[in-house]
Amino acid sequence: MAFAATSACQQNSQTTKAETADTSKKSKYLSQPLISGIYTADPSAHVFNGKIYIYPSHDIEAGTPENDNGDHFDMRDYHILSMDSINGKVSDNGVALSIKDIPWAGRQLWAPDAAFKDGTYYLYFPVKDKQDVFRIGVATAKMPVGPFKAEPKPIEGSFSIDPAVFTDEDGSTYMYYGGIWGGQLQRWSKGKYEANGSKTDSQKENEAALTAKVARMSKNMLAFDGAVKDVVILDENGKPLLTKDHDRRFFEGAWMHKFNGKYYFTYSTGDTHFLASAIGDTPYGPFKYQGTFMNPVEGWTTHHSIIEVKGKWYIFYHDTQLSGKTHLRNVKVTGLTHKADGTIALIDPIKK
Ligand code: FUB
Repeated sequence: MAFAATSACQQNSQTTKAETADTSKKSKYLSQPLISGIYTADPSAHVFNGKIYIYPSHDIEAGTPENDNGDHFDMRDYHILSMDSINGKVSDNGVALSIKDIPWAGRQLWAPDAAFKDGTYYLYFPVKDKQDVFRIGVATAKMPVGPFKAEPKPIEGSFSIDPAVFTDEDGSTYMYYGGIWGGQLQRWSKGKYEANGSKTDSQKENEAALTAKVARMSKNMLAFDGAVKDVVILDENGKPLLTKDHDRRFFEGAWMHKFNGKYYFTYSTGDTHFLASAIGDTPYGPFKYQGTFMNPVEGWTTHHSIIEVKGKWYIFYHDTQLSGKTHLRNVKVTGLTHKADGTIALIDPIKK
C-alpha cells in the first residue's frame, strides 16, 4: 500500500462528488461502481444465509497529507454493504464499527474481512495501535451487518494488515494477512517490530521475497492457534519468488478460495498493480505461482475477493472511477472463470 496523488476534498462533499463524477467515460470500464453515496475499497465478499455481504474499507477525504506510508488512507469506520443477488440493489447498512469504539486503536482502519461461526459474525480489521504499529483486531456481532463490538486488545501475535479469513470444508479457519511498504510487514522480518526499519521491501534483491503470513484460528475465532507460518510462493523451478520480481512477488491484499480441491492464494503485486494467483494442495501451501489474473485498475492500489454465488464465481475489486483519486475508491464486481487447466482467466478491468 502506498502512494497517491491527492487533492483536497472535504468529507461532507463526498456524496456530491461521487454522484457527480464524470459519466462520459463509463463505457471504458468493465463494470460500474456498486454504490456511489460513499467511497469504498478492499471489498471482502461473503455469502451468509443466501445473501451477499461486502466488508469494505470506507474511504474518506480526511485531509491527512499524503506520504510514503499511506497516511492519507486515514479511514475511521466500516460500513457493510449487502445485496440479494449479484445484479441486485446494493444497500449501505450504515456504521458497523467505528475507530472510537476500538479501545486500543490509534489510526487508519484498513482492509477488513469477516467470518461466521456458531451464531456469531466476526469482523477482522487492521488498524495502527497507539504506538503506530499495525495490528489485527476482531469484533463480534449477532448480525452480519453489525453493530460489531471490538475485543479489548488486538489478536495476540498479530501484526501488519489485510486479514483474509478462509474456512475450509473441515471447519478449520485460517487467517492470511500481511502487506509490505505502508503495511509494515518488512519491519517484522527479524521477528520483532523495528520502528526505524525499511519503508519498502527490506530483503536483498536476489533473496526470497517477503511473504504473506497464515495462522489457523482458535476454536473461538478470537486468537491464533499455534505458530504463524510463511505463505511460500514458488516459481516454475520450485524456488521461492525473489524480492526483485516485482511483477510476481506478494505485496498485500491476500485472499484464499478453494476450487476443485485446490487452494488458490490470490494477492496484489502492489507497485506493479497486478492481481496474481498461486495454487497449493493445502491451506498452508506451498503455492505454485500461476500468473496474473487481473490487469491494473485505475488507481495505485488493487485489492480483491473471490466468491461463489449460486454456482458462478465472481471477483469483487475496486478502482477510482468515481473520484480519480487513489485514496477515494469504489467497489465493483465482475465474473471470474477457472479455466480447464485450473488457472484463472485473465480479466481486463479497462476495455481496450
Ligand atoms: O485501503 C488501505 C489499503 O490499501 C489496504 O489495506 C491495501 O490492501 C490497499 O488496498
